[in-house]
Amino acid sequence: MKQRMLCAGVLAVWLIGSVPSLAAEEMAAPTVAEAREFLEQAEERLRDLWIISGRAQWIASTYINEDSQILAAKMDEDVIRAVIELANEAARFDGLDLPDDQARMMKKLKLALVLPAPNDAELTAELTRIKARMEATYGSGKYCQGDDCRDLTELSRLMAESRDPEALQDAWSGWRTISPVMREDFARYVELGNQGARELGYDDLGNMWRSNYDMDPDAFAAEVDRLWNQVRPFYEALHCYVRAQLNEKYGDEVQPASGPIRADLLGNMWAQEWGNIYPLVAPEGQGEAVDVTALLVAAEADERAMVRYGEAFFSSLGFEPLPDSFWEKSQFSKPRDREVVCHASAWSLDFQDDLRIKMCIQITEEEFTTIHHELGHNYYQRAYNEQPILFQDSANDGFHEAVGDAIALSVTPNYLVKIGLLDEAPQGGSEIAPLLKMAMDKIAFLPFGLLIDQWRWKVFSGEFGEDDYNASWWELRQKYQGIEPPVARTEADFDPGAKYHVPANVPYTRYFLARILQFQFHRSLCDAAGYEGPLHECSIYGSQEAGERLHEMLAMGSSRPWPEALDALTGSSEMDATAILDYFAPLKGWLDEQNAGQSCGW
Ligand code: X8Z
Ligand code: ZN
Repeated sequence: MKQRMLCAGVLAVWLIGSVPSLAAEEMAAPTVAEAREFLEQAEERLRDLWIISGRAQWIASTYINEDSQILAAKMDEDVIRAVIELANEAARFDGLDLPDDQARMMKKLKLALVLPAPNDAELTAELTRIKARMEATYGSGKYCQGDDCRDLTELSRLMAESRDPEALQDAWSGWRTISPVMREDFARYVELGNQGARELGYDDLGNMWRSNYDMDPDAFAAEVDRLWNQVRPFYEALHCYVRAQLNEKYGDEVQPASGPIRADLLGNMWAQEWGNIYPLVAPEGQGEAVDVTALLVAAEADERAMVRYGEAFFSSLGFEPLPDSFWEKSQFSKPRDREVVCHASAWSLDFQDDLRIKMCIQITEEEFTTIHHELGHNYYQRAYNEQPILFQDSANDGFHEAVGDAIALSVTPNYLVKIGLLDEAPQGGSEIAPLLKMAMDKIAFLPFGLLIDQWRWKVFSGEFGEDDYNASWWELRQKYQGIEPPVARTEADFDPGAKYHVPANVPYTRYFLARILQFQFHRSLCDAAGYEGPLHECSIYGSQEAGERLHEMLAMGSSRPWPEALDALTGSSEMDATAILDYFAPLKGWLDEQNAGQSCGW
């Protein structure tokens, strides 16, 4: 409260200062110097508000209770109001010929909210409370049968490990009992978020999200389609092969040989990555994929040790070690005595060095990759911390999601030998097995990464209405992923709400872009490291040259349009799927051979 009063005070002084000459100023065009001053003050005000609301959000996610939700929503409200006020103020400078960086900061100011609210105190408060409630509902969600309750971590483990179709179906539909209560909140959130976006000059909230890519929002949507079409044949080949293997394993009753794949058979609660069922599809005599989970368990690595491996990788590239506060303040394990949001995230609490991750780490290969993913966020945040606050972001949101993943692509058998987790890399065998295992995560994810926002964009535009939320969701799940629910769904369900980013209002196209970008980054970093050989065997571990190239791009933040940042690292200004296709090229030929004579598709 004190903070807010202080900030309102700062603004008042500035406004009062302008009052005596207001009439004259209305006549006179604003100057570049005034624009600079406005931006400096906006930065200062936003920095304070973002820091305090970030801390409230941290508490709300690590201690879910009614009080923490109220405080987080309240702080959120202050941020939203301040940004809207500033964005409206900024309109004063429209039409003024500003230097590039200032013009860009004005634009970033208008786009600073992922969730804008109507310019009305009550409606803003309503929206922030809805958002906090949806996220808390998700974070504390449990599937209960009598007194026996299981949370997402437990249910996810079952999805990964069980091969019993009945148990899988039960866990799958059980998790989806947490989300119907969100449906009404979600519909209201769509309404209020849209109104907020319209008041800022966008067609709807989806249009606002698509406007943050340094290009026309429609052109961006077309760009996403173009990338998807580049990789779609590969996904269809993988789908075809995996369906045949599941049919062989489970029989026609459970998984027919044609049509969509049953969504609960793919080893993941949302069928978004399939690496957990790699053993079910592993080919004979095609080489060997390393089981990193087994190595971590054998090395008796605990949660912190896993994070230390990630940090050591970045150190080997020349990045400074993480500060002590990271190790003191991060949440690595799920606390026993309270509810927390377990969905992994990375935080910069003070725009300087108070970096943290928040996870409920399991000792698995999947989580080892996620740790690298999260650390990628933290090292990015630190690299751009000297930029003005409005440029303290990634070049586009796909870049933020791609950095840690690109590093994790360097977790190769040879690297694992170097750090002492593996005795000897598999020798001389075929590369098909390791590539297939990787594709089960990387290629399988692509349509999922795409469809979440294809759905939300249409919800925001009104094309998918409230009466149709679940049916339209499954229409897209089938269209893009070729999967179907294991049990009938109706509009009494709200399956989109059972995926974190929907209740938490996190745009998702970023992850689709990141899947493409991370292979572009990897290819260029391998070049910088002087590597020659197949892309999937490259590890940039220990390369200062690669580290410098990466750091150069990260330090730019969002100060320049993303094509320039991409060019700085890769020498190309286009997002392009040829790197991911090159990486997996030998696998595509092999899959096509396996699929010969089959009728693929669904
Ligand atoms: O949400 C995440 C990260 C945090 S930004 C753990 N990811 C997406 C997901 O889990 O759905 C990473 C991959 C996709
Ligand atoms: Zn992320």
